[in-house]
Amino acid sequence: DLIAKSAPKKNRSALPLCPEQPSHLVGKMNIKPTVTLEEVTKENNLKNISFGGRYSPQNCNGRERTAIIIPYRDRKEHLEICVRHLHAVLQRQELEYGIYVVEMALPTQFNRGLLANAGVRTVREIYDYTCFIIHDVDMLMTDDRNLYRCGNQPVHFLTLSTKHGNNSISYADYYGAVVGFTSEQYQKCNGFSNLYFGWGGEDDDLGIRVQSAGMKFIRPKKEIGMYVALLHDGDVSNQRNPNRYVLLSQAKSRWMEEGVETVQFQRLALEYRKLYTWILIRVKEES
Ligand code: BGN
Repeated sequence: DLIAKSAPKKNRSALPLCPEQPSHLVGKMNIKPTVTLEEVTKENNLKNISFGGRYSPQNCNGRERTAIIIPYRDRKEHLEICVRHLHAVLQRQELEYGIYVVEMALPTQFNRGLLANAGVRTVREIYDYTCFIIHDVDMLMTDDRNLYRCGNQPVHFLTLSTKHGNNSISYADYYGAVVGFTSEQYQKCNGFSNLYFGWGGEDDDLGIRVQSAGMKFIRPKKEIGMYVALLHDGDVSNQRNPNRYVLLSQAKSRWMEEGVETVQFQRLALEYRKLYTWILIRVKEES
């Protein structure tokens, strides 16, 4: 088996809990969509990260053990920027965390929901995380008061982004880019749908699942949930899915039957890299 399950941190009980309000936050950060890897690297301290992209505060126990799951394909530059930015922010937030990059083997079309499900399933086997955050590779939080912790409801961490104009997200039921679930919450809505290959709709489907399962997304304060979207030239490798309207219209009657519990995949590789754990999967036909 590829997975080396790690035991819970030994001295967990010996240390006090980290403060409810982390004391080293900087608040609003000045990041532009054109930010370069050099700029992100300069201001970050990557010293205390253990192999596979894991971190645990030195002097206290993180209030949350957060797994960041990044569905990924073909965005190497963005991945480096995103991961380095995350390490810097999450350390200031005094979380215990790990970063997991989940990729699917070619030639299967990109499927963000399926990758999220496969990521959650895998990460659950690695460590007892308390919070799972599904994170787009091209989105950077711009205010570190946007704490990557879970809540008593699923969290949509984004309230504004450079992609969506200045005053609001595109629509009230938009749940794209960055969402967070406890293990129980993710199970309760059966995760994402596995059926959305290509671009679009899987996040709207997730919104329907959360609502159908009797939950409601919460968001941080508007000024805190601002994200910068890294610039790239279109989704050439990820074309719009023409089936998304039909799939979405059936979401309500389908969510219990397929999702995180039924996702069919094979793990081809799992590597503990310096700044993140890389998981390569192959989709099995049935999903
Ligand atoms: C929506 C997409 C979302 C995407 C946002 C970005 C669909 C389903 C058919 C209505 N939804 O239109 O997936 O995140 O745009 O703003 O395409």
